Amino acid sequence: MKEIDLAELERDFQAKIDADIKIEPKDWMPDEYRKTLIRQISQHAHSEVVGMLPEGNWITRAPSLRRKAVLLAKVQDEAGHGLYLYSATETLGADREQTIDDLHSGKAKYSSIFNYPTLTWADMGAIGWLVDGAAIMNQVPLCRCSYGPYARAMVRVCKEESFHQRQGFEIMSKLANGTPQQKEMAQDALNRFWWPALMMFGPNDAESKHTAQSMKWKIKRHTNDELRQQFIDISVPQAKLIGLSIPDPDLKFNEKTGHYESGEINWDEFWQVVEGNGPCNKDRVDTRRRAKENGQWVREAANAYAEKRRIRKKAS
Ligand code: BYC
Repeated sequence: MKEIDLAELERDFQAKIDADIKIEPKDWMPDEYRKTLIRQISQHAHSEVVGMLPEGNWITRAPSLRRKAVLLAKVQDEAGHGLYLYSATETLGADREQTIDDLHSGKAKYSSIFNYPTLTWADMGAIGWLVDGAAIMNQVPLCRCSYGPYARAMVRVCKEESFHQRQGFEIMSKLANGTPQQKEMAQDALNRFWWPALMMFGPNDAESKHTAQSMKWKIKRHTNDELRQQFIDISVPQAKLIGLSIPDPDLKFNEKTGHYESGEINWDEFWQVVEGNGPCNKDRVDTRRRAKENGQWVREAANAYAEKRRIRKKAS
């Protein structure tokens, strides 16, 4: 393609974005836009699927039948989110199997939060309240993402995440108002999940290499720090409401700005976890890899059955 044509295509593309017109799979888009979306959406899909593991560990140990049914439904929802998102990457020309293989080889990233262990039942509360809460904060603006299939997938995902967040907060509030041991368990879960939940929003704005371009393309609508701040401002009063303390001695409310000011995040820990050295990275990826290997015969049987039906249909 002549350089002049490319410049014109790029101008038209950016004009559409500026006018809030969605980009659809068959529309022309710059290679870098496509690559950025495949990167972000596939990481997001992996996060949903790996995110099933820490909670899946507690399905057999839920304290009542009601809690078990709710947790089971929640974990199943996360699998559904993974499926919509893998499908969205396919609309951009990505190969689903290759994407999944990249997760299994350790090449692809997924959210750092899922590399922390779930040690007690209260962790189910902390994950629903904080992890799904952070996910909503990050994903509601993605419903207005410039790429149509991703934006539309996010609408349903956010509705489900909102239910997940409430079930987590309900678990936490019940424990926090229960026996002293239950309250201690809830506080301990908050202590362990607070900082990793803040890290979910990604590196601070000065260190975020993709934010500026992603905002120009309206893939992202807010910076990492903006969303993190919104999350802190909403979550601190919620913790107070149920009588738990945020594990940050430097946290204070700034009357002038109307925002909470947080202590320093341990970025060294964040990068260690992102680079594969968190407490559960190896276990999470090994578990996903084993699941694929163990499910091989099911996929083969399903494909053979589909093939048999196809041949029968052709013959009749
Ligand atoms: N963990 O330039 P930046 C869920 C990477 S699922 C690991 O700011 P960007 C749920 C980043 O990928 C929650 N890596 O990047 C599921 C980049 O590396 P590469 C998942 C992280 O893309 C089950 C580098 O750091 N949500 O909620 O502009 C149960 C530089 O970062 C992390 C999504 O995926 C991290 N926390 O912004 C319950 C939402 N943060 O790719 C709940 C969609 C950053 O250059 N994703 N990195 O090698 C996004 O909104 C954006 O991708 C991010 C990062 C805000 C995460």
